[in-house]
Amino acid sequence: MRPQNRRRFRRGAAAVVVAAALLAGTVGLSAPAQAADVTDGLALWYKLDATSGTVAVDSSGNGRNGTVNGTAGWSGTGEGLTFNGSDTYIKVPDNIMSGMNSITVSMDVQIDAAQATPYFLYGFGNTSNGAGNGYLFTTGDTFRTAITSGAPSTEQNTRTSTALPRSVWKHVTYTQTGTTGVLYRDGVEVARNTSVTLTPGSIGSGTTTADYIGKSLFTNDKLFKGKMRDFRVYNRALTPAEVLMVSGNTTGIATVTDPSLKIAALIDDADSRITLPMKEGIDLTALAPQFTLAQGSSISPASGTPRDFTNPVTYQVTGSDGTKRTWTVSAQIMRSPVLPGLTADPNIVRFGDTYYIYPTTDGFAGWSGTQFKAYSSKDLVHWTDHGVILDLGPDIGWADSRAWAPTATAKNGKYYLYYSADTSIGVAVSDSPTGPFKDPLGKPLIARGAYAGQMIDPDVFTDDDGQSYLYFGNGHAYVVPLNDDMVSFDASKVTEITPSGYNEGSFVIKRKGTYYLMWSENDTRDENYRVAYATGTSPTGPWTKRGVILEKDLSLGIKGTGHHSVVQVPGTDDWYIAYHRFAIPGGDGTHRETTIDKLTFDTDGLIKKVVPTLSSIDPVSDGTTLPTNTTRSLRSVNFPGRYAVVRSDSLGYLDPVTSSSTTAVKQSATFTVVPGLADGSCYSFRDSSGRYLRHKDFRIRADASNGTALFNKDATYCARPGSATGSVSLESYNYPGRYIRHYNYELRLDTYQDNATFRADSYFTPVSPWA
Ligand code: FUB
Repeated sequence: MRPQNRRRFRRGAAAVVVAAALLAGTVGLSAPAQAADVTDGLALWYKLDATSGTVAVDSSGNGRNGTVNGTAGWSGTGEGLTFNGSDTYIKVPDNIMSGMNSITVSMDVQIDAAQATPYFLYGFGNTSNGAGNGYLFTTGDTFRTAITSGAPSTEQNTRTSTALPRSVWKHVTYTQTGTTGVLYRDGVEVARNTSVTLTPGSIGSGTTTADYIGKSLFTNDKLFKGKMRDFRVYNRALTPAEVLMVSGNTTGIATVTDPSLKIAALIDDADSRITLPMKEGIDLTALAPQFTLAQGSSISPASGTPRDFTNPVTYQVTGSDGTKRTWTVSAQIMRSPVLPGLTADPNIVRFGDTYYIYPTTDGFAGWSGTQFKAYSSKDLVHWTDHGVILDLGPDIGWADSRAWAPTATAKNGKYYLYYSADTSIGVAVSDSPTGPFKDPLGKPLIARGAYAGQMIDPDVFTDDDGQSYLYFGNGHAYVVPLNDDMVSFDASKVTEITPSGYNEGSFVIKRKGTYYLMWSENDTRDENYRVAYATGTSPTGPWTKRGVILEKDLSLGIKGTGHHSVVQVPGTDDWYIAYHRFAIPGGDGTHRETTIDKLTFDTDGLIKKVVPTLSSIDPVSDGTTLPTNTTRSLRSVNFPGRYAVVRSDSLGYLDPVTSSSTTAVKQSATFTVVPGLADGSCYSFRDSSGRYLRHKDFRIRADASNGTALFNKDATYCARPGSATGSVSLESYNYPGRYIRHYNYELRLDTYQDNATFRADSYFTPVSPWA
């Protein structure tokens, strides 16, 4: 049931609606007892349930009746007061916030589809010469609350990046206490600002004469058009449980707490789903999250009950009004972002046996960063920070700011870094991928204004014949072949290739003879920033647009996914996409973070839609080099100094033990041979949670020859020739007369079955104590 429907059963209105519905035979609910309302601290309460007149009656007991100006569209049917958008507003008595160190403002609101902007739902403060001069207000476009002691330039915002939906009832609450402002929609937190320095009572030193509902403090703004009811002001910040209660969302969940959460739980009230993004190394089989509910509501299983979150867990919330709702709660390990801090526009590239990311250093107003850094990794998961590799101030003579969107490539034994600086494109050269990089030109490679659009976002693609191409542009996309020196080009060969929807962030790859031109659409400050692509028959086109391959997933709090790059694992058809998104939580178009997910192709060579995740990827190996020591993959025992000791960590992954055999830890997982697999062939194994033991491209089996696999002898590896079904738990290496033999590389548990096959041909080296 949607919140706007639930609210029909609230308090006073509840009795009327339920009684009417029972008469009509449409509702099976018996009228439940209503929980007590939240009245402690009420400073003003306009139910707006009158049928006529110009008085907004204050039911708080404080006598703060308001005056309805203009056309008073009373409904008398529980639909509140209609504001016509041209002359209706309520004047609240002066000084409504006087003496308040904390505040809650809450209301039911239905914004008309024709609402003009900008507008305030309410505004309390003062107006000087037609402009707001110290005020607190909330607007729906975009949905935010701001407090300021003066002009808009000093507003302290608690903001979302989206508009409040129109033509439906929504419950809006803003609470502020101490330095924290919280904005709620339908009783669920949607924005938080922990740096608020003004108290409501400090506005106008307590004197406020422009206190309105449905009217802005700026005379040129628009009046509110829509309906409003149950408008409340408290002189304190309601608790999350109280906010849920007042919102009428009696089966909502306000917050989830668990000491192992990496970030706040993601609560999707509309779909009754919650995602718990957990820290790495957490045991998902015994989480005991605590839930904050509306006053008088209960949850089953009870808050704090340990549950196995290997798979989603369902909970039932019963509201104080008897309403029931089933919630689905999932937990996942959040390994993203992959780089520390705020970064954007990641350019991922492989040089030799190492992956590198060259990002924009983010977190500056107006993208005014000045330094480029480099990060390296052997497995795409563990990244090393190599520090600043190019600093505009000391290193570049022609630009000092807006260091954006670098891209690196190697040629002629040198490394080239192309970058945007003050909206021109420069190039720098180094003997090392981690710098230091030097400016060989002393001027931009492509100066601002050279072509239409901004000269930013370079990308270099080198074709199989060794010819390198430079792609660039914002608003317009260009390509030009680079000369062999990599720091010059023939300007007559610059070609515009702007695809429809293009904004910026060109990136080109080639796979099986097809060229893929990818780019970012929309503004990087827009949560709808996304990646689209086209295919072509040459590095310069012609291009056929194929569609969007990466975009936001609001259920996971993932927004603004774009300015990406792609890397292939050598010798494989495994591809990964690095991209930025709004930092989670609280990020925006200048506070972004870098993550990596898988990029896959269908059988026709078209790119499948990328699934943006919070978990990011597992460590990657190309089969030729071992990754850095990792807690996520099992490596061959015959790698010098390492022992393939199987154990289960809290995730159910199988960890390597690298130093000495004495550090072996028993693995505890018990696997089941997947039905249907024949004796002597490959086997698949599942654990009790249904996850498959995966081993990339390799197999394990019982074999008569003693390869002496080196798993912990108490490990419950299974290989059961003659009976390919049923749960088994056997010694790891000596099925009678046979030996479990194991080839090298990655073992993991996964919900996916592919590659969950194991074969003989192991070449483990015997190591005590199991030899
Ligand atoms: O990071 C600064 C700018 O934002 C980049 O150049 C654009 O692609 C956008 O991501």
